[in-house]
Amino acid sequence: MTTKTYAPSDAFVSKAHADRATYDAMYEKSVADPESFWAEHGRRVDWIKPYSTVKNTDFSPGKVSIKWFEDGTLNVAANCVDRHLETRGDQTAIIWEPDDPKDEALHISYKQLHEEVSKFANVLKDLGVKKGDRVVIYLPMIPEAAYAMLACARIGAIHSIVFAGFSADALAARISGCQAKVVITSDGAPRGGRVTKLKDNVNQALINVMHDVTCLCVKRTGQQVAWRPEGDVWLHEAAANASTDCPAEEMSAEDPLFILYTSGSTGMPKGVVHTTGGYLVYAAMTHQYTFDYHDGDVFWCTADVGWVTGHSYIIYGPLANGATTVMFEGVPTWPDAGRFWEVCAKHQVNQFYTAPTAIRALMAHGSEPVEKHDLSSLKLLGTVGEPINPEAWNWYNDVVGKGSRPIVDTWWQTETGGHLLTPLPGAIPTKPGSATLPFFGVQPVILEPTSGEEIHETACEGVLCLKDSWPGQMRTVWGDHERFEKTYFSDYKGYYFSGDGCRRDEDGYYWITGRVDDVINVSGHRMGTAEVESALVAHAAVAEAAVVGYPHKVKGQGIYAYVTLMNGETPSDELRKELEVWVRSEIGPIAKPDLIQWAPGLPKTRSGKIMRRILRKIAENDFGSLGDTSTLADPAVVDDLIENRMNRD
Ligand code: 6R9
Repeated sequence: MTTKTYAPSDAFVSKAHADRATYDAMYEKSVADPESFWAEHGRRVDWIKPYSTVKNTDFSPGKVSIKWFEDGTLNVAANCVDRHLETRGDQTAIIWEPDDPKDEALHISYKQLHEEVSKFANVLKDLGVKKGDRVVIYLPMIPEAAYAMLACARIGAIHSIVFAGFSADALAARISGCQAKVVITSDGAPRGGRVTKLKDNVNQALINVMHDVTCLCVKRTGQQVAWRPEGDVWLHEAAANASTDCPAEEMSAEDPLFILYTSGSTGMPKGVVHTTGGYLVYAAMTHQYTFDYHDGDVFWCTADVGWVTGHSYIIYGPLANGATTVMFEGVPTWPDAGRFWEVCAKHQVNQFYTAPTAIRALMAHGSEPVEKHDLSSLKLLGTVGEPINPEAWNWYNDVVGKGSRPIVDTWWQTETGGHLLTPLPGAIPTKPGSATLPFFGVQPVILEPTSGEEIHETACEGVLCLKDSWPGQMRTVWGDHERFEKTYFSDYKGYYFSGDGCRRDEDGYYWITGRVDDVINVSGHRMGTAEVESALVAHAAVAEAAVVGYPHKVKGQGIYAYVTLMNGETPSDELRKELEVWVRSEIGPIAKPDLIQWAPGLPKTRSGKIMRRILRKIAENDFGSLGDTSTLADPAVVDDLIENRMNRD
């Protein structure tokens, strides 16, 4: 197979932080002697008490433990804000672009950021929040989301952001899961011209939370909200007299910074825990090198802060580097499909980072909305979240990048804190669809899925694991270290297992082939099929449900649900609608099934296990190759499913 490669221009290379020789030398050092490599690069952030040990990590079964810079102390907010005051106090830290382009954008300087974060931190303290306490953040993409995160970091509280698109039930589970003392929300969340009633969702969530929770509410829209008789506080009232002086707490490198819930193949989403020192070093270093960020550049990551991408590449990485970072409240297609490009032109964005699903959605509108805007400020483009198909890559490259900007396809996960596989733009020629090579200190290996043997041939395919730790790695699952070991370190002993399949080509480039577990990737959002199934069976009419992914032109994967109804229930379009609404309210709009097929029965083995392989094939409209069905208890079930399949593309 020949794939075209795209090398960066000489002009780009000459200004880049790393050319090929630099990448090779640094990578070589980072894996030959991680201790001294990270001892040196750990100093890119300011430590209150410098570390004397660097790496103390163990992937062995039963005693998985990951610690970096463990005897050092620092504060993340001081690193992201205070340390820039002297050198760049008046520089814009955050450009906030509101949902409605008719409203004014905000330019928040580092000085202002310092005041806002300090005030916010004092408000949290007044509400009784102390070091180690958990605070849930359920906010739209407004500056207060950044203030809230940094305020928590400033006083040593652990934040857990819940994406504002999640339902009241999902929010309740996450508030209870970490026993949060405070939940921060807003009256409403404008997005794409529509408003979600966030405070109402919080009220509904708190009915199902057993412990006392204070709700701190930001006024964003000014709409009417229902106020609980006790425990509700307006931020603007609480902050009116709050001091702008709040000393930053001295945190140990291994104190938790945040929890972020993410889907796995089984059970409820797990609380991924990231800590203070290693995470910050890694987020900052990847931000600088992967995006070739230089002082004075304007960086825009279009993710939401509710996802890890927003944590690492809207807030912590860029601000630790003293960058100007864009925070966008809206959506790519409202008021029209030119919005991204309008914002790029308006704020003279230099690096633009988005998801393949957004690229595909915009590609469907053709090149005209792009060409209307002056994109000459762009120096680099990035993607994240799912494999990018070559068509979308080429459109991004040709139409947006005018064929002259490097594209960085960054593979990483909530669990990894920052990029693991990515081209460094001045060093690595790219191939459309490949995340190319490892970042410094990252040692990817491909294992034979069943034997777990490491494959040493360059060209091969298998499951993707990591041989050793990197500073941004998650440390544990909140409250359940056993689940951490079981999920990531038990299938392949001695390795971190990513859950992704991967091919390595003859040049040693990595190509992610997608999840090998029951996790699906819908518009770049991770979802456990088990979560959607349990939402479906919670409906009174549903006896059994099986959920799989299928190829979807815009979303990458769509959600395909096979539903067996209770005896006496009749399939109907109304019931189908009702189930869609039901899943939206149980999890959130992103989990709404795209296709629901009524299944009189599901294909099961004689021991009662649902054969998902078969369900996947039917959902993919690829039933010619169902493989061995002889172990099925009732092979006739399959014929019915094929006959009534919903996807005929
Ligand atoms: C950062 C983020 C992680 C999963 C991951 C993989 C998929 C992410 C990708 C990619 C191919 C890329 N993924 N980036 N697949 N190429 N560049 O997305 O974190 O939400 O935890 O999802 O997303 O399957 O395992 P998260």
